This record gives sequence, structure tokens and C-alpha cells, in this order.
Amino acid sequence: MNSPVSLAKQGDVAVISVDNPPVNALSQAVRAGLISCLLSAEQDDAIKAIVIHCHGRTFIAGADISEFGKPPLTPHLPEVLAKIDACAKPVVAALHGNVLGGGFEVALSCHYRLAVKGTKLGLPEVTLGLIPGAGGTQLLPRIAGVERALTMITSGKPALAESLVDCGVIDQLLEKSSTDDLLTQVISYAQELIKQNKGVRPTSQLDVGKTSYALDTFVKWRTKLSKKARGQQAPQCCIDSIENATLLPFKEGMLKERAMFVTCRDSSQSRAMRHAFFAERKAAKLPTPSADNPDLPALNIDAVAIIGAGTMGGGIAMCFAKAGISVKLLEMSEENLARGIKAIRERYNQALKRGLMTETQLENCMALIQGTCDYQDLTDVDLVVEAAFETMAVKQQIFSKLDEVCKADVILASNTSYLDINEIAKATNRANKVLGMHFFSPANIMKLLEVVRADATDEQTIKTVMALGKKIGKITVAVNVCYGFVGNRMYACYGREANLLLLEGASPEQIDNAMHKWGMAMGPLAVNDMSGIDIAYKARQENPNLPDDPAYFQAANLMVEAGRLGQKTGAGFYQYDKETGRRIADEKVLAIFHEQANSLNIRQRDDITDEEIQNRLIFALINEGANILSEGIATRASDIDVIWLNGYGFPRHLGGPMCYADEVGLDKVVATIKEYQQQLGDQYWQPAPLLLELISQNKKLI
Ligand code: 3H9
Repeated sequence: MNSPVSLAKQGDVAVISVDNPPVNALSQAVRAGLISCLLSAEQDDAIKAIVIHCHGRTFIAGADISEFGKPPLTPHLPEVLAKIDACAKPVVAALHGNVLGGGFEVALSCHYRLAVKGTKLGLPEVTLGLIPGAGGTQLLPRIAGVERALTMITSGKPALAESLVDCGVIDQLLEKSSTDDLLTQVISYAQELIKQNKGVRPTSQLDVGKTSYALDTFVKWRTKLSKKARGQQAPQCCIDSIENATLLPFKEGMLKERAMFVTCRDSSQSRAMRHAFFAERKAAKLPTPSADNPDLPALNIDAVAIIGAGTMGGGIAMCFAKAGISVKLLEMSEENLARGIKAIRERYNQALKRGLMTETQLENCMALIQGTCDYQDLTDVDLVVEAAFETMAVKQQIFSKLDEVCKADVILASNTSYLDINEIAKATNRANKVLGMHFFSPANIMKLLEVVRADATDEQTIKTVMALGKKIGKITVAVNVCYGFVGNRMYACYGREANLLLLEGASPEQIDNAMHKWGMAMGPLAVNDMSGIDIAYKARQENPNLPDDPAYFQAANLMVEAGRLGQKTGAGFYQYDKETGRRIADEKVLAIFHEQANSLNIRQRDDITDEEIQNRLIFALINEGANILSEGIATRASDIDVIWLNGYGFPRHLGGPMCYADEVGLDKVVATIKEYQQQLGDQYWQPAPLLLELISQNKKLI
């Protein structure tokens, strides 16, 4: 079998080339190839220096993640790195594209590093529930100092090569050029090293500068990350291992790092985070054969229109402008339009203040957004996203108008969170071009985009919008039509239990604290206050299939009817301090729920535990997810996880509700659901048939 690593000679320089598409991951064959080429070059007396470089669009982007969880194959990566570090001839890394994880570790163990401007370097292991396992925590602090290593390793965020020159990671920056040019430049650099008699520079022999960090550095980082990465073990292991670099000889530090890496790799947290990584990539792929059909290419979308310049419409406009796509923003009145455009500028200004964009980028984005109150201005756009009021009548009226004025092949999308896209499509004469694009608020920040396929939506339309989602930086998941689609339909079950528990005697803070403790980014009632309790209230009024139950979301209904719409009115499930906006518990709401419980004959209890709250909310979610899957609303269980991880603050280290259900054990999930069925009745608590079927076949959801 051909090795993905080859060796060539250019005079007295050996060039080791890796060619393992798509991202030159460090598979077993690459690791073995690197060692064998390195040994050949070392043993060749004519060779005085060695260059490691990669074909394709990137340097090595890391270990092959798909190998984790399988029996490990030799040679292990630390062995490869030890050979590079100890090589008797100078080894130069030629860097471009993404230099990540094990790839960055390879580069750090080389004696010199050259990078094309714009190259991204980083150790993203922590985002996979891991710590760098081939020396990252021992090598980086030795080169760049402890603080820099802590920042890069615990965040997992890559840095641009330009920012890594001062700290010594990059020896020389090269102008952007083709990969061949890069190689030529790095070979000349190696020849210059030979001429100047510059030898090896083993990173293992560098000292971690004692001045590069303060005495309490590690304590401070541990405290900071115990809040920021709540519940995750890998970030704390990263800190421990970097601290080891300051305390132990290199070899000992390496052994300890490896042991921690193996513990993390074999943990449920890392399994869940690796599942999330692959699930997100799989979600972007359409399951239909036409997805790969070159005769059905995705259409170009160069100009879009957004209907409605409110919070949602404005946020969606920002997403397109940020990706360089021109936007026509349509509002009913000049006054609303001016308000909407002003709000967009303010939101961009916040991004500017936080260093997320430059002033030039801000002005470029603003220049791409043009306001209008006239539908006739939309005749030449390629896509329209409607983000108007959430009522069917309004939406049908808008779609009928769009059908009249827009060009023949325009795609018409609705940003509805709940409504039936098939009904909306009926207002047009081009149902094949109509679909849902469900953005999440704030649309310019949230990563998730549910792409809702209606009965008549054609393949090219779906394919175009999925590709467009990726272009504007979203994680796109294709789903089918039902009330609330995947995310909000499941959220309704989760929220339903929170609302019922309020009537049963739990307080808003008890519910929110229990869910926060469990791992959710925010509790459901705090989220509801933030987004506005009236939004789902209005949506429920449009829902033709509400359950026959006076207690269903009654706690939320009572808040709305009392004018407590959430943060925007200063009170909802909580009160909000006028000055600071801080959330404060409010006895008044407990009295409202108490009275309602009495009138509905619901017994209030004081024995509700955190565990009951957590199980009722999460198991309701899992059960509905399983129903959604068997109805074909979601294509894959992993798609459901992607939606919950990116749209609803589900903890990544638990992998999403479906992955979590597998981890708990489907038999345990069903046993608990059956207990609730006994205690609370079977209106809401009946095990999903799919769960029963999977248990009987000894299968899992993922
Ligand atoms: C590590 O290195 C541990 C070490 O410290 C120690 C070891 C002992 N492995 O994202 P894309 C696949 S941990 C396997 O769509 P892009 C990906 O699944 C690793 N497969 O492209 C997809 O496959 P498919 C640390 C990988 O251009 C295809 O490549 N490294 C890997 O948008 C294209 O991917 C990381 O965490 C991999 N490492 O983004 C980096 N990487 O087409 C992870 C990608 O079948 N990778 N694939 O769906 C990334 O962040 C992005 O892929 C990258 C390119 C930025 C490189």
C-alpha cells in the first residue's frame, strides 16, 4: 500500500511530505511514514537539514479523531515527536492552512517553524474533551511561556501565525503563495541554516521561563475555568499538565501528560464531545442521493432580501452582510426601517468594541444592507427570508406578494419558529421553492440554522440553502415540517415539565438552579424571561393541537396575563433590578402559582428534589426526540443532538439529548419514564415506541 508520507531530496535538504486528504490527519500510516522518512534522512550523510511539509490545503490538522475509541495502533504520536526532537539534523516545519492538535505538536517539536501569513495554529483538544497528548502542554510553555500556553490550550482557540512571532512559536512569516512556493521558500531557509552552520534546537531542552508567570497563576486559572467550563474535566487536566511543565523534567512531564490524555480519551465526556464533532459535520450532509449529484448544483446566492427589520430580521441581515452578501431589508414604514437599521449598527458597534470586527469591516457590512419599504425593490434578489409576525395570515399575505414580485427562480424562506411551511407555501405558485430557515436569537450570534423542508420543496432548493448556511458560518441541520420542527417541539416538552413543576410547588430558582447545576447554560425560566414569555404564548394561541389540559403552560400564561413578559417588562418569572438588570426571586409569583394550583386541584409538594426536576425535564426531551426521529422529522439522532448543542445550550460534554440517553442507558430512561407514567398519568408520559424497539434489539439511538 502507498504510504501517505514520502521523502525527496533537494540537494542537501530532505523534504518529508505528508499527503493524507482531506486534512492530513495523523493516522497510523502517517505516523509510521514520518518515523521511517525521518530515519532515512537522518542516516543519509548527504542530508544536512530536513523539511516537513504537507500537500493540499493544510498542514496536519491533528490526530485522526476517528481512531480514538478504537484499540491504539503503534507507533504512538509521542514517539514520532521524540524522534523529531532528538534528530541530529535541523528539522524545519513548513506551515500553512490549519496547524492543529497533533499537527501543532509536530511543529512544536521541529527545530524551526516557518508559516504562511494567515496560517491558524492551535491545540483544540479541549474542545474534544481531551488534553494535548503528544507533548503540547510540555512543548508550548517551553517556547511561548506559561500564560500563552494556558490561554491557547484551555480555550482550544487557534491563533494566527502573525500573532505567534513575538513569543517564538514562528521563526519567520512568509507571504501568501501556493504550496509549491512555500516549499521553495522553506527549502532556501533550510539551506541558509546549513550555510550558517545553525544546528538543532530541541524544544525538550528549553527551560520554562520562571518569569513568564506569577506564583498564583495556576490557582487563578483553575478558579476561572471551574466557572467557564463548568463540569468539564479536560480544562482542569490541561492546567495540571502545564503546571507539571514548570515542576518536572521534560520526560516526566510527558509521561504524566500521556496518562492524563488517556484518562480523558477514555472518558464519557470526550466520547460525547467527539460525537458532537462528527455529528456537526454529518448534519451538513443531505441524506438524499441528489446531494452528490453534480447535475444539480447549489445555486449562487449573491443578493438576499429580509422581510422585517425587527430583532430577528436585523440579526439575519447581519449574518448575510458579514459573509459579503448584499441585503435588501424591507419594512412597512420608514420609521420602523430607520429603527431597525439603527439597531443593526448598534449591534455591530458592540462587536467592534469587543474586538470581533474592525471599523472597515463594520462599514463594509453596513454598506451591504439597504433598507426599503417597497416590494418592487425585491425583483432581482436570489433569496428572500421572511422574518415578520408569527401568524399564518400575515405570512401567507407576504408570501403571496413575494410570489408576485420576485423573479422566477427566487427561493422563498420563512424564519417561522413553529408554523406549517406547507400552508405558507400554498400562498405561492412555486411551492417547490419554499422552505423554512429557522434562525435562533440573537441570529447574528447563534450558530444553529434549522433548514425546514416542506412537502414540495425541491432538492436543489434544499441543497442551495444548506450550502448557504455553511457560507454564512452556521451549523445547518435539515429537518421536516411539524409544529415547532425539531428544536422547539422538543423544547415544548422540556418547558411543559418546568411549568407543571411550578404549579406542583417548585420555585423558579429551584428549577433554574437544578438545570444549571445539571449542565444547561441557563435554566428554562430564566431563558423564557430573557426571550420574552409572550412569544411562545402567542405561538400557543396559533397551535391547533394544544393538549386538553388546563395546567399546560399555565404558569407562563399567568405571567403574560399579569403583564410580566420577562426582562423587557422588568418582571417575568423573576423580578429584574432596574439599575443592574440583576435577576431577583419574587415571592409574588409563588402566590400566583399557589392559588392556581388550588383552583386546578393540583397538590403542592415540598419534597421536589433537584433530581426529579432534572429527570423530568431531560427525559421528557429524550422521549420527544425519539418520537421525532421515528416520525422522520429529524433524519438522524445525531442531528437532534446538533440542534440542542448549538441552539439550546445543552452541555457539549454530555453530547446532546440522544447521546446522553445512550450514555444513561435506554433501559434506565424508559424505566424512569414508566415511573412518571404511574405517578403523573399517561397524557405526557408514555415511552416512545422507538425507545422500546431499540431496547428489545439491544441497540442504541446513535
Ligand atoms: C489531537 O490532535 C490529539 C493529539 O494532541 C494527541 C494524539 C495522541 N480527524 O471540518 P471539515 C474530517 S486531537 C479525523 O468539514 P473544514 C471531517 O470529519 C485533534 N477526521 O473541514 C470531515 O470529514 P467528512 C485535534 C477529521 O475545512 C473532513 O475532515 N485537531 C479531522 O471546514 C473535513 O472537515 C482538531 O480538533 C481529524 N482530526 O475545517 C481539528 N479533522 O468530509 C479538527 C477533520 O467525511 N478539525 N476531519 O465529513 C477541524 O477543526 C476542521 O476539520 C479543520 C478544517 C479546521 C481542520
